[in-house]
Amino acid sequence: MHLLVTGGAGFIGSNFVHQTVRERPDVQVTILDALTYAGDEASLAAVSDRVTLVRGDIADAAVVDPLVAEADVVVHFAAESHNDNSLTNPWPFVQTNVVGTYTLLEAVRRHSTRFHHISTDEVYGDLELDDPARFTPETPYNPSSPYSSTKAASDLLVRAWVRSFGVQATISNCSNNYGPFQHVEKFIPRQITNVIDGIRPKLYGKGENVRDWIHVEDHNTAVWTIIERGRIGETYLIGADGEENNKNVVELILELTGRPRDAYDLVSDRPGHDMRYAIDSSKLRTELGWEPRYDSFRDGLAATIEWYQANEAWWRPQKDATEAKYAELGR
Ligand code: NAD
Ligand code: TDX
Repeated sequence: MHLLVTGGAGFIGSNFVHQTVRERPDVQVTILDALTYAGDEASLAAVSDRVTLVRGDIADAAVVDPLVAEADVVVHFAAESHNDNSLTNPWPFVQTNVVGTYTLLEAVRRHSTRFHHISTDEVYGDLELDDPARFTPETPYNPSSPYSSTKAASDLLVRAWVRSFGVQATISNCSNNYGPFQHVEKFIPRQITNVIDGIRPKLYGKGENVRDWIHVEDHNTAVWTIIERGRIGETYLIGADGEENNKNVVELILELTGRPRDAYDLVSDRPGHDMRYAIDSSKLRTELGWEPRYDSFRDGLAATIEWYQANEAWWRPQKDATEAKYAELGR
């Protein structure tokens, strides 16, 4: 099988490439990645002799078309992915997430290529803290931010290309991922690297917002399950029953690094900040037989902390520029 992975130099995409090379030696992997501030060739160093990396933009049809022509399956991770950036400058989100996905869809339509679209639970908006509900594939779309609205738009394009043009596509909407190679702008790596640097972790608002954490390895085994056994045109929600509020996560990072559990600061809130996400992944589990392997958030987080402690050379070059952006926002 020849696989084209978009966004394969980013957090989830690079972990997907590592897992694929490790577990599926028969798969030939080509990566298309623009290497934006969020993409890093160093994330692929361990597999560089096993994969082909093409630097290019998913919105550039002249780059995309010949790569899709050679592929049996396209797995589409590439996106602008950070909510805070989307509030400062939404345009790259429209361009990459919407126009980029459109460009890929036109190419897979032309070449009749199997397509798997990676998306987020944020397309469903948010839930109240005391709401017993969780997101299901039937939950109406109600995105809050420029990031989540452009991801929602991309999902709807995929659905329309399936129905109108018979494109062979599946969609997955996953909850918050954590693990190695995640950019230090994101919540968990930002706080781990802050603690390493002697900076107090920073919680938005009151720290009450809830995210449904899943280890990136579990996300990626689910993606492979859907590629192999998913029904065309279907949407699968990926989650591992990992609801935690942000305050608990910061306290756990402080505890696991031997700091006092209250050594953090509350900072100004993110505008429009979604309160809670929660995934019901029973369709994926019962229909396709997928199960997460990481059953302890505490253990997964401890391993992630160790990874950042051991891999400072990977994250250090991103850290100052990221904190400078946050300083401008007062967060
Ligand atoms: P990331 O920001 O770490 O990586 C994105 C990658 O896409 C980078 O390597 C970047 O260089 C590349 N890219 C950006 N614009 C591009 C363009 N125009 N052309 C080619 N490549 C481009 O993101 P991530 O956290 O790994 O997220 C990957 C996907 O998973 C995204 O589609 C995101 O919406 C989705 N997702 C993420 C999470 C999460 O918790 N991080 C959860 C659910 C879904
Ligand atoms: O310093 C911080 N302090 C803080 O309290 C940062 C960076 C974040 N937060 C809060 C905001 C959120 O409630 O932590 C939570 C997680 O924040 P992010 O890591 O920015 O993730 P989120 O906005 O939840 O979106 C993530 O999950 C869904 C990914 O970035 C998206 O790409 C994915 O679709």
